[in-house]
Amino acid sequence: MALHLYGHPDSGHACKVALALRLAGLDHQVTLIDIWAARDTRPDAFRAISPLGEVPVLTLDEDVIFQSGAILLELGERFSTLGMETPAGRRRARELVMWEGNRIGLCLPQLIEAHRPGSAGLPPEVIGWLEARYTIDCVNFSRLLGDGPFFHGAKPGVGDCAIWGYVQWLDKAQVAPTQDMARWINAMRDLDAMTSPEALFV
Ligand SMILES: N[C@@H](CCC(=O)N[C@@H](CS)C(=O)NCC(=O)O)C(=O)O
Repeated sequence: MALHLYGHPDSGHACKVALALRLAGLDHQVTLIDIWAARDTRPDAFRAISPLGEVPVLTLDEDVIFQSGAILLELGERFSTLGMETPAGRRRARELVMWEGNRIGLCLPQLIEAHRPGSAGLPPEVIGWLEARYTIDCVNFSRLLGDGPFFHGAKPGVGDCAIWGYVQWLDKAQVAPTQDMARWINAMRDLDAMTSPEALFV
């Protein structure tokens, strides 16, 4: 099966998928889409298949999948990998992907963008709201991680890839990691498959 990922290293959503492909050892092609360029300058092949004009998009032969969480779940199910080998593992993956998308994957990208040099920023009350959400997310991060090195237990899975997407850039969001986050970030950075966002898209 031919897998082709369209993404960019500044997109945590795209990084989630690229990391999952590496962790699962799935051969794939990559096309870098410049997310900072005008949409009508992006390659025709990407514009033709991307339903919302956003990255990531993954093609599996003729199938086109968008939305990072949906792509992660598709990979886990189709290839029976990344913690999705059993019914309990598949349920866990869905729970973690939904939590990430609705919670920590909401506040962190907004904070990162607000603090990006050259960004229009956000009003202080919005920053305050996002940081307050992050405080709650930190508590729930620990609850979900438990004692395991990874969210799926002894080995990282789909949920770890989802959560990595933006937790890798806490410094850019100008928020501090908790002890549990620091422990998990170190475990993720130690993985053989781990590499820089830039190296994921060459
Ligand atoms: N909910 C989507 C978010 C996708 C998204 O926001 N992509 C951004 C990069 S992080 C993008 O393509 N931005 C460029 C644009 O919209 O032109 C997912 O999980 O994949």
